[in-house]
Amino acid sequence: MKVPVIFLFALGLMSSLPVTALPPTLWYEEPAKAWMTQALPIGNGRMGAMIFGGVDQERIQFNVDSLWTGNEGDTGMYQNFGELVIDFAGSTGEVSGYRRELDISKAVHSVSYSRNGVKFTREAFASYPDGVVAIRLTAAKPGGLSGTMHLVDAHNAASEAKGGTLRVSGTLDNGLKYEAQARVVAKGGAVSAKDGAIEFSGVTELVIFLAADTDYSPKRGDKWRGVDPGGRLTKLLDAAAAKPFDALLAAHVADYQKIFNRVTLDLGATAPAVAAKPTNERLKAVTAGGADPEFEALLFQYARYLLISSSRAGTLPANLQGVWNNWNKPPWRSDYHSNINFQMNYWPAEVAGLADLHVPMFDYIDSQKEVYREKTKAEYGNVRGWTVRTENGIFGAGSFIWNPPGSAWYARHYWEHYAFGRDKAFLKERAYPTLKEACEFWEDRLIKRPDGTLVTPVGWSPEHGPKEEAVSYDVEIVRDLFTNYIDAADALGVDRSYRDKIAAMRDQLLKPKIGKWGQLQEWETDRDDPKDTHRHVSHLYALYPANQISPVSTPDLAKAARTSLEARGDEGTGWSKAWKIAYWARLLDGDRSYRLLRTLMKIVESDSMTMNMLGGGLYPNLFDAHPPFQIDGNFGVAAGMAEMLLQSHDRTNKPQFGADVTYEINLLPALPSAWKSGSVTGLRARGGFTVNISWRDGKLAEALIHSDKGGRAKVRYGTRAVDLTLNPGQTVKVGGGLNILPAPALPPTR
Ligand code: FUC
Repeated sequence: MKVPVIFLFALGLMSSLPVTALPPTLWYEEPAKAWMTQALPIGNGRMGAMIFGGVDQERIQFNVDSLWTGNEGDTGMYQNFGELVIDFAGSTGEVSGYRRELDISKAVHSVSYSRNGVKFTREAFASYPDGVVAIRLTAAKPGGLSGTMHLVDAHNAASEAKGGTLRVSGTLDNGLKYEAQARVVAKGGAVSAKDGAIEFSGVTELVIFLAADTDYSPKRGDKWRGVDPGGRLTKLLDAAAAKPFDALLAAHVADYQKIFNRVTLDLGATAPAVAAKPTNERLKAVTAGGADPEFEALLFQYARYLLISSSRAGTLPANLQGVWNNWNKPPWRSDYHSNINFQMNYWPAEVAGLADLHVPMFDYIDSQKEVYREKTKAEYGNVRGWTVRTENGIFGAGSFIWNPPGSAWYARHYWEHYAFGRDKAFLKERAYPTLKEACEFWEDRLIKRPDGTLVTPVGWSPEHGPKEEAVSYDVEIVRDLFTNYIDAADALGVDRSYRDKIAAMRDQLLKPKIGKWGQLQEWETDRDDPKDTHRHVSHLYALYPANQISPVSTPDLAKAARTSLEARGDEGTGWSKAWKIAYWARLLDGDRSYRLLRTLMKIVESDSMTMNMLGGGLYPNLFDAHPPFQIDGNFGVAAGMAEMLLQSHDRTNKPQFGADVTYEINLLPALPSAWKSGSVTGLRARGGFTVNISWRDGKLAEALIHSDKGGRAKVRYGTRAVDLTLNPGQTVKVGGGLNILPAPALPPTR
């Protein structure tokens, strides 16, 4: 049956997605030459791949999240896995109409071009439901595809070919077994195996499935080893090859969109002439100061795309490079860095509708705890609990300096998962024990001064200044931990006496100090240098991600935080700029957040691996440039942008045993003048709320607020606020004047 075009158009209008001319896409008019700056990422959490899109040769570099060197005594490094290389033969002549693109509304990469009048296309995606990377190549002329393909192993095992299957396998020095298999299914023509490669000739459509894995087990009890991957991979490929490609594609798109479509963002329309440019050209125009609100929305959604592609149920969490890595000695091991980077990866998870993707972080931390406990005891003597070093691998080992408040900062993430989602079972079974154990560590570590003040023992404000007692970074994180613990005990109504003890200790913690130039002190001694532009701004942890400083409830501290932030300046690495977007949003200065966002949207074309502590920006493939590539900046930007549109960290009730915290839902707290009119749907607020907001001419038009489980909140817009009490599943409409109206229920977003 033919569906009238007009009907499809009407469907488009009715859908909850904003109707824009084009889906959110990164696209280019040339193949990628450089892995780090130009190739485009796909991933299904466990596997990542970077696609080059070359005409004579296609390179698909790929990774598996658990391909790590190291062991319990050695942090190790995240490894490159290898490449699938396809060399095309028999097609020569001029290429026209070349385009490669990554459609992040579907998580599908494609390449198309014409050569000698024949159109060639390629599609590739990493399927979570089917566990494979799937690639389809077509030629518009029957039999138009010929060439060879082989696997390259980054650890030098030879590519084997048999029938339609390629295979590499090996064992790392630490005994970890790994294997990759690629299966070829051809329509027309001939396929044969020869010398470790597969030859194809006269093929019209070629489908390739790629699967790879290791025998890593996240269980220490299994000595970190599970089953050999080979049999599992063969099964995955058999199953994929038995399905029509279009069915795999449809299952992938449905699985991806179930998550991706929870949040939409419209920051206004870009001028059509600008919107028509390829992504690298658009980024250049943005760098030069041009307006491009759709590009800003794309950057937000790209972060969500990257988290969906690198952190799915049952996989390891996103590391310093997500899951994408081209080196066997990557920068900073491509590790789990505990003094900002790992946590920043997960800042957008809750607020940007990706709460389920937060769970791999908890699974990973829980899997490492037993080793952490032993190592913590070895370092700190007879203490309870555990903490981490700065660099961390996947077998419990760490390196570089100890980061004493690391576990307390991790515990904040468990608490936030509860605060946003209100999953009592998660709170009881996973968050509460983690929070309590971190409290015990600090109970055993804190120093009581003669006047009763509690301070943290010798620590370091990452990553500069003296190592001494009571650095603000340590004290603020401990205060945050104690607060989160008390709120957790209250929500569960458990451990009353321990809860009261922690509450008393919190009151004795050293208070934040304002120094001689009005700054928030980074150390107990008033020695902050107003000329210090260090990328870490750790002493403002209290402002974000924690909620100890607010322009409304602690105006003096907020002013001091602002003074410190002014002095640090707007430059820095990618993640440093991203953090500052969120800081300014918490200070309710949307224009300043926006300015930071724009300093980060600066094209970095060099693929130099040399660190540049003042060089934060974006590569043409929109990977965050630390530089070099480090994915935390991508995730931090999305968290900061969300913070500009919606905040929910201010509590409205006093702690009360047996009761949950209630929060203020602050609509458009830091809307910049550049985002004149727009809308966002599906953001999450603490307390179990979903919030849609639209605004016109810089003013709130309306908001829809949906409560998952019922409960109270205060809704704020500017200086005005109203109280709300919602039933489970109830949605209300909040007008621009904060008038409350009934509204039909929003669709579920989690
Ligand atoms: C911290 C930062 C660096 C880098 C590294 C991975 O040590 O100071 O800038 O981000 O983590």
